[in-house]
Amino acid sequence: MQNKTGIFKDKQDFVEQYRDRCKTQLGKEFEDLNEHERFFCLAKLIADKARQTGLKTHVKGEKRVYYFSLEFLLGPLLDNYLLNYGVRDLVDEALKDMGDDLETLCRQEADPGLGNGGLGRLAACFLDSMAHEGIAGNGNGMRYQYGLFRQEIVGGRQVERTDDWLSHGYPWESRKNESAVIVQFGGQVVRHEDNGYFWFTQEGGEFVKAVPYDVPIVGYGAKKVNELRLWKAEPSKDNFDLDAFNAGDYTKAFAFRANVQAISTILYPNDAGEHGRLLRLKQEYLFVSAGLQSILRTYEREYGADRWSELAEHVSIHTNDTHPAMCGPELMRILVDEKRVDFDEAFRIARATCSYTNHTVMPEALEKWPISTFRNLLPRLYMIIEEIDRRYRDGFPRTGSNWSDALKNTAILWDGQVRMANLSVIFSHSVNGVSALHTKIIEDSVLHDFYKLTPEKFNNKTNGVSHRRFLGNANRALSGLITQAIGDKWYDDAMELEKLAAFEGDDGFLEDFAKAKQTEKERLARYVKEVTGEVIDTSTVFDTQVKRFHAYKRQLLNVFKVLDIYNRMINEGFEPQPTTFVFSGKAAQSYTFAKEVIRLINSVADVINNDPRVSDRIKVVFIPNFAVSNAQIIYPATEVSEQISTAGTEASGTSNMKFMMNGAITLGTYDGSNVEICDLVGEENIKIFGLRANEVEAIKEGGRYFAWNEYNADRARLGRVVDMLVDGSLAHLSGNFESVHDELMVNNDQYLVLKDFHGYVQAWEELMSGYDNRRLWNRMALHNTAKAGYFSSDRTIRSYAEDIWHIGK
Ligand code: 4GP
Repeated sequence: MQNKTGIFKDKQDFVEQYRDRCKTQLGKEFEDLNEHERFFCLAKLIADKARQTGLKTHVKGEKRVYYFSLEFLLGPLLDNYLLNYGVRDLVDEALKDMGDDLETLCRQEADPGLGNGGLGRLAACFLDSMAHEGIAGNGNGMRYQYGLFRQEIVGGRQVERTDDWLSHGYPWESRKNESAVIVQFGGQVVRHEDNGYFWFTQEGGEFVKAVPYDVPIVGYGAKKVNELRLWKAEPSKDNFDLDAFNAGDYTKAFAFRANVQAISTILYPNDAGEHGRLLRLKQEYLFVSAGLQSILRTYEREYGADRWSELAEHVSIHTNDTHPAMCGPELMRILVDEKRVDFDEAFRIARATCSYTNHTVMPEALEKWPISTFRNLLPRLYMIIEEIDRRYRDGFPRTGSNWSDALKNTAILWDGQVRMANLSVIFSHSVNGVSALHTKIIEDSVLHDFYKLTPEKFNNKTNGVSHRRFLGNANRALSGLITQAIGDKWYDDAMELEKLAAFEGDDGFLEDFAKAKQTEKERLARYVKEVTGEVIDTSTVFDTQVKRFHAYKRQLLNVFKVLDIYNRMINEGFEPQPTTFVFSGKAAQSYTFAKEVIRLINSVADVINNDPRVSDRIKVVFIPNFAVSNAQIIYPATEVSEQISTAGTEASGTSNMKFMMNGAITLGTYDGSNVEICDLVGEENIKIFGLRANEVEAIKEGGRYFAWNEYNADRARLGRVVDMLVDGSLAHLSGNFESVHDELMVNNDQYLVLKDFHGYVQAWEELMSGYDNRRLWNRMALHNTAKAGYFSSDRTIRSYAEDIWHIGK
């Protein structure tokens, strides 16, 4: 799509507007600006265009979706918006004429780390796809002052540094003072009565001002520009203790301000028990309450103050995991206490409006709050929840032999805790998982008792990713080739990629496909050199695992494979396919095991890369600070995509889709969306290994797994690798790995690393043995790209829109 949106008539028009913008924005000529300033002015120019398009494409009376998420991992926007406006080539060329370079300017953009990983990035892909699909779908989240930490590797260890992403200003956002709202914490609930109608207010407590910052979301083709609304907590003027200030006690005078500002200061990591902090509960309530207040204000303006019963026909509130679980009760609070809607009717409206997606089966990620904490902070909300819980228990069907267990599993309040997953299900009309296998697992086990009660609520929505960003923007070499071959409609409709299948037998095309891969490998090699100093050989296979570090994702299994290859090279003269093993990802700050695995990878890299007996064949690199921006360099360059979680643990995975799109072959377990990738590409175009989810369950349930048995059965290879963790072989850089060893051999290897080891190494070797038949390999790779259209988030969003939000198209 070349310049059909007409935001610039031609190159000259762009140059004039851009030069003009430089002068009005910063009071200087283009030539006098530094790189960052030139980026800033360009982004500002596009942001203004986006806001204008937003006004133009706003349709009165259409149904609005609000996607509530504590995380939005947007990534840099400039290049993506130029693509979506169809002016990327035009701007690129115009900048060249001006002696500048688009890529250099794009690199100036901060990559806001407002998310941990998959869940946050999915939210960003969904925003892109909602805008593309012409849905009025807005995001609602938090504007954290600091994103997830910036990761540095020092002496092999992860070191966390503050991510001060706002330090140079964020050109995309606009602050809306006039839309600020007040969010209340603590205080006492006071009952009121009027003509037999009861309602409640919360008196006293803390009043926090929530100020929205709006970021425009430009859909491809600019059919729609939506908004992502991010909330910042600020003290209101009442929070300043003037007496204390006048008395010279500045600490006291400012104390409350600091407490308030803390609410939107940082994003919590989502692993290792970081849930459960009071500040986190405040964050959750702040963005829920502020978001709903502003949504209802808009609704009232548009539909009047007496049409609350129709709310669900005009508004959908989607909750991304349990973090926004308070949407249901908060909606009820506003309706009952402020709009005087009857309690039962308010509950009906809340349920009809809200829906919920579960993203993980990890028990430690299911949020729970102590009742005492919850009640003190949110007394009125707690009353509502308690009443809904009481009614739920009252109405619970007392049939069947184990109804009391089912009630115990599904009630909101139990054991002194507020259980947010149960709250989410009870307040939603739809509950979905994110891949076919994951949905089955939540139906059969995680939320099984709910499923038995209301099977009609449950549905699957297999994840998708923005193919425009992760193929179109990320992989210039391949996307250019694709467009040459099948035209550019695939940006609009990813299923067009299927047309590439016609080229699977075309030798010339396959060679061009391989050349595009080579170009991207060289780009990654340059990046690796720049950030690590390491030189990697682009004629080796690039085998990559990038994602958050977590025991269930089993980066450790990958390390075991690398160590086994290394040992066999030294001891048996084994000659593996020359390979560069690439790792990247962050571990939550307090997740010791995951951080130790990062240290392990760097130690293994230190040993292997410095051992001349092997280093011309294999190499290990750890790319620091995994983020959307460097992910866009890593996916296009990869040839083998490592998706090796223990079956039944990875809800979906989305890097598997991004790699596949870019023509990497998946080496994976039958887990999450790997299952669906396998169905689509066929078993001959993917490499699956290891236990299936039901086998994992059976082994665990039967208590039949003993890590030591695995060790004893193969002391020579597996045993050797396990021993290396503690025998000093890897200790040179920063010491041994006792805790990793204990996790496997004392805690009995919860994620079955030892069990899947042989299957995995064998699968890798089999896959690699096919690499030298380049024609066949390229054909497999192309087939993966051709089949990737299904995994566009456009498809996912269409099915949310139809089945959950009931938006007719
Ligand atoms: C992730 C899941 O781990 C991943 O499998 C899935 O693809 C992704 O959500 C999007 O659905 N979960 C999280 C989290 O990121 O914080 O729970």
